[in-house]
Amino acid sequence: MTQQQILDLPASKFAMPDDLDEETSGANVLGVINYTSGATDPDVTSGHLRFDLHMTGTAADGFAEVWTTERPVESGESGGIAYSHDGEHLLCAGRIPPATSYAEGTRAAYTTTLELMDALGYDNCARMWNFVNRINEDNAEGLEIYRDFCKGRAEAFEAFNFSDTSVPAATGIGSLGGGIAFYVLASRTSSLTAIENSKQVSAYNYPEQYGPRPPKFARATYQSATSADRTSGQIYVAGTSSIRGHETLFAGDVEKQALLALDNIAHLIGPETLADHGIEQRNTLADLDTIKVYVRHGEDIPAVRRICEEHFSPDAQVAYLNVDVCRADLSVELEGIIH
Ligand code: 3EB
Repeated sequence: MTQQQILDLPASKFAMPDDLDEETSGANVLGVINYTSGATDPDVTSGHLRFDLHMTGTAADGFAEVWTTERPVESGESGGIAYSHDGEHLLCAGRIPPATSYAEGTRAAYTTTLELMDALGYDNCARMWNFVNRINEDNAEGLEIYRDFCKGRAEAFEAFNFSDTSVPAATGIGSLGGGIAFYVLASRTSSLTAIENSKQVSAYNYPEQYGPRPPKFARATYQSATSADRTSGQIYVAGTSSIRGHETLFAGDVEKQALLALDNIAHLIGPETLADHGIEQRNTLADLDTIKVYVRHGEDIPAVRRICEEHFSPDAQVAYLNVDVCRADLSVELEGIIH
């Protein structure tokens, strides 16, 4: 990592709850996202964004994702969205309370967020995370809640004229409670390039069989301080699963699904794909860090962990979470960041 990168791009790492004070003391903290045993509304605590996601059965199994920056941080709350920013980066979060249908609430909360980004001057949307309780259950109208969420998200992005190449890398995953929780990382001047995977149909082009409006996200986002920098950027890899073309493969076989998801990421960050997007960086799965592995059935975690350990760096931070995945036939999804 170059000094330039340390100064210009936001950094995240995972901390155990007991180490949080130590990890944040003396640092400029943009936000602390707690993957823990209950949900809260996002707020500003100790001068930064703080948000609890209901992603683990017990608090002891939880961890904190800590976002830091080199610059001084300012924070606030507006229209239910809590945020922190440093002049170059914005981290903001919102929550749609449990409801019988979500499209309208999602559209409204996303709209408030996109308006806030605009008002604060952070128009480049790099990465979004969405945590959807009861993701595979039907809403009051019989539409699967994930598809209901996708509808509201598509409407909001459309209203803001987001093109296919300006949607962020994202995660859309199950959670254990709290309605729909989301957070966003945006930037003011840094350069973003949306990356797609030639082995997968772009999510925003999925056919209608997967829902009335497609999931609007990029497979990855390359972020660099300047658009000229094509060699030392940061790559946010979106949630990735066992999908080829637009179809789920290996339903019911979690190990094969994990291997295909890893193959998708390897191809996404490999030389061929990056070169297609004008990026000269060379990366492999061993460069991924702050990895989250979402596993539908808790009993599958040891097998998935074994496979992951064969592919990731022993120095990578990897968290395993037992939650549902957005398609009923998917058992595992992975995401990470190349710093
Ligand atoms: C997929 O590739 C698997 O709806 O934001 C991955 C990443 C998935 C993000 C989202 C969904 C989302 O379609 C699911």
